[in-house]
Amino acid sequence: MAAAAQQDPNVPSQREAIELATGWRFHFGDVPASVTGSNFDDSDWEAVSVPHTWNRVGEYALERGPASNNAQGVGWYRLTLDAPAAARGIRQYLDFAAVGKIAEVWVNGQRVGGHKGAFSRFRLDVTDQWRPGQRNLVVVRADNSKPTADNAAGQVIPLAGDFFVHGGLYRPVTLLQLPEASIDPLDYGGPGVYARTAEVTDARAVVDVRTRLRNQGDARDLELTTQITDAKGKVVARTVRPVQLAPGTAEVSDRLIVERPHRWDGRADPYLYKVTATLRGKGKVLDRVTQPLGLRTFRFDADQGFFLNGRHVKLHGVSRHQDWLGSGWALTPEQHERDMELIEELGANTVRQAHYQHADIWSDLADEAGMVVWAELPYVTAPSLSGGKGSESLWANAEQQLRELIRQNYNHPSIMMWAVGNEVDSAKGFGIKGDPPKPLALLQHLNEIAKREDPDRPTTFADCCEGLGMMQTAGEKLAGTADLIGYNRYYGWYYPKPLEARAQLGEMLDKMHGEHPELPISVSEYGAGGAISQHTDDVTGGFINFVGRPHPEEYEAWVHEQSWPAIKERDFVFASWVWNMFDFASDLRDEGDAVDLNDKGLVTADRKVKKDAFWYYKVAWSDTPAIHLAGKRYVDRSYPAMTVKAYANSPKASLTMNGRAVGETICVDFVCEWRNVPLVPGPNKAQVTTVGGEAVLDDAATWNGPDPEKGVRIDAGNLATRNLDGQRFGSDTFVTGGAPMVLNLVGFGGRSLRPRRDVAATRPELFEYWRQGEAFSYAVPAPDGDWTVTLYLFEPNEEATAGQALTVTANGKPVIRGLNVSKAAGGSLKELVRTFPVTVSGGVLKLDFASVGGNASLAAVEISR
Ligand code: GCB
Repeated sequence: MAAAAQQDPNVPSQREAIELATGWRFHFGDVPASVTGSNFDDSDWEAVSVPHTWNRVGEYALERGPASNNAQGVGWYRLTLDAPAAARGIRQYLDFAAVGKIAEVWVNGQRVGGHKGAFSRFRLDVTDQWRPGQRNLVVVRADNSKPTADNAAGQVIPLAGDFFVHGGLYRPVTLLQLPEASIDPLDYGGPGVYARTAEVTDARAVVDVRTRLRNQGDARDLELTTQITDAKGKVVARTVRPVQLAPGTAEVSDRLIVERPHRWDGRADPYLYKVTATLRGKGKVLDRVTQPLGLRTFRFDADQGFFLNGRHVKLHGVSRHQDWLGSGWALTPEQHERDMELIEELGANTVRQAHYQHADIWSDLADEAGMVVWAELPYVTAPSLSGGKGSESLWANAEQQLRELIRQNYNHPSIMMWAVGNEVDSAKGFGIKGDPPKPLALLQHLNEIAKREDPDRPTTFADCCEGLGMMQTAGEKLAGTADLIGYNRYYGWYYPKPLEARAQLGEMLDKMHGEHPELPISVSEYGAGGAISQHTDDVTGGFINFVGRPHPEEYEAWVHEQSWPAIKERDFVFASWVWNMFDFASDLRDEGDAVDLNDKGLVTADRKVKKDAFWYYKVAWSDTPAIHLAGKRYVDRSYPAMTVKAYANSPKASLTMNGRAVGETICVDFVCEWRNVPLVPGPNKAQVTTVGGEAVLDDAATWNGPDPEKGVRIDAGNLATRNLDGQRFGSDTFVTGGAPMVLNLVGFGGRSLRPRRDVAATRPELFEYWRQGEAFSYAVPAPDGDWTVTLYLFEPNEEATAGQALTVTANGKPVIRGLNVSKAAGGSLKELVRTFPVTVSGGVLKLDFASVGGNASLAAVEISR
């Protein structure tokens, strides 16, 4: 009877976990040496609860919250607590789920250890310093200093990257109490119980469970029970064995058979078992650890892609960083849950945990949601800040973080690949000095460690940016180092000829597949910036300022509309991950409508706004009929006509505007478009309906048309609309020929890449972008009648332009003949305003620009009564 009762998982074990969430004091910056002792007075320190970070990085320019705090350095935490009494022999451990980025810990004035790495759990045995039943003092030093070639952080991965490394106790801290003989808590922070699915057929699953034990007392006779329970809690397999445990550690392996297993089958059916190891001694339950177990098979094929339980599944999903606006990395369980809910709503079936180990709860949520997960080591960018292959201590640190990643996450069925690096061939862009980096040796080393730690899961890494100047290595080829590969490729964004994104992505994938026919290939990153307060009338019209402003929301969506079809039609691409699900903290950046945020999210960093690109995927990845009107946030329109776009997964859709039918259109690759739909001044109600299929679905939007009598204005060369002195300039559109140009190209952080130039003009902003070419023409919708046209011209070229002669015709009639702009303006970079009358009939004003001996350069056009 006693034995039966002990099998009951409700009989408590001697393991106690007490979360140390409240009562902490915090101070950022220098402190006296006495800080670790009990006489130190911390009463004027800030009272905080844990999880906590001192950083608050990122803000949206239009909706300013509290100012950004991107302070990097040392933060101190002190906790005075009255500890529970403990029976003799009970061991005390401090469990830190993660500390950003380097931790040192003192208990009752004595240093008990530390940890290097911002993402993994670590535990310290503090029994010798702990005073059960009395007052105890815990002091933690957390250091998130920016890595340099000669500080401690410079020997701990990551050394650089496009994300902010938050400082502090940003995941829970727990006091863990265990008996002398227990399941081992000190195995690289892992659970001590590791279940490996050796075989799964319809008839049975074979599960090998390794349990690591630790005995800090005398040798003793114990009993280990290992059991698997199904989702209802019914025991479906069990082994019981005696264990003679000597002092020290030991490992015990058991084989369990589950008859007719219910598979973990991705999003379709993420069925979970549990595996529990229970250690008993002298009739007592000493310790018990329960871990998730999902029974599945999977494989990656270089030609056919990914197979789960023998069935082909096209993996499509997103990358996720672990910060929220305002909370940084110190997330609540509810915030993690909200993130997974949004990813599920999007229709993703895979998540990339970028660029580091994510919280346990996040992987639990992935198990429960049925996501296939790419888990990642933060070996991001080059292995050294001064070139070369990286120091011994950096290698040791990377190896340690990799073992932690794998042991701590080993039991998550959702995780199906270990990534050992991201863009380790990148260098110049992150300011690496000295010799070109040699990232290959460390990548190979880590790959071997991963294979040894876990022979069952393939390894992978994300490759950077062939053809982009900011990347530089000593010429090492990385492809083929790991079992799988992901390509980070931003066609439509960082690459030349952005409007050719779709073809470029397809060609790159075909080329890589051809070059590496044995290598399963994925797209580990693709995307574009998207600012919800910036809009465009024409994604093809303006200059794409990829690390600057603007980043119109519609352009981001367009890049995804171009990219997904290229991925979808290639079976050999086993997976793709949008970069990124959420806007995230990166103080390298100052772009779009945000400060210190990378704005490539499908959803904003506060999780409040789903951008157009979110809706595109929600429709494209939906198994059920769906339709959504795009461009809803661009309410006040610039022109008397617009292109209406809807996303639908039906073949056709139809549009009504203000109750009148505009017509039916064919939806190609989930995009349905109606061009040049006239808008009346004031509100215009659009309604879109699916055509065909069984259910009729619809969506509606209201757009305010401008009053054309008040003028039509185009900011030539600009991708986004702009308000100037109460006037609206629409983005560049209605144009053929020429090319959009920018005056001041900015790099990361808003820094100008060339010496800043300004045009001497009444409104210099209008000259930030322009259209340039030997010939280009506009066909601008405008009501019939008499108008005045104003052209804002200038000569951007500071070299000799003596022979340049510009001719402009309006509706075929010459209005400017053989004008030397620079001469007339009194030099280059000076505005030249030309005005002339025109009469419009047929609702369109045609303006043709032609130039000999140099380009025509048009900054803006204004048509007014
Ligand atoms: C990349 C990096 C990622 C960046 C991203 C971007 O290739 O892997 O960390 O955030 O590009 O947005 O440029």
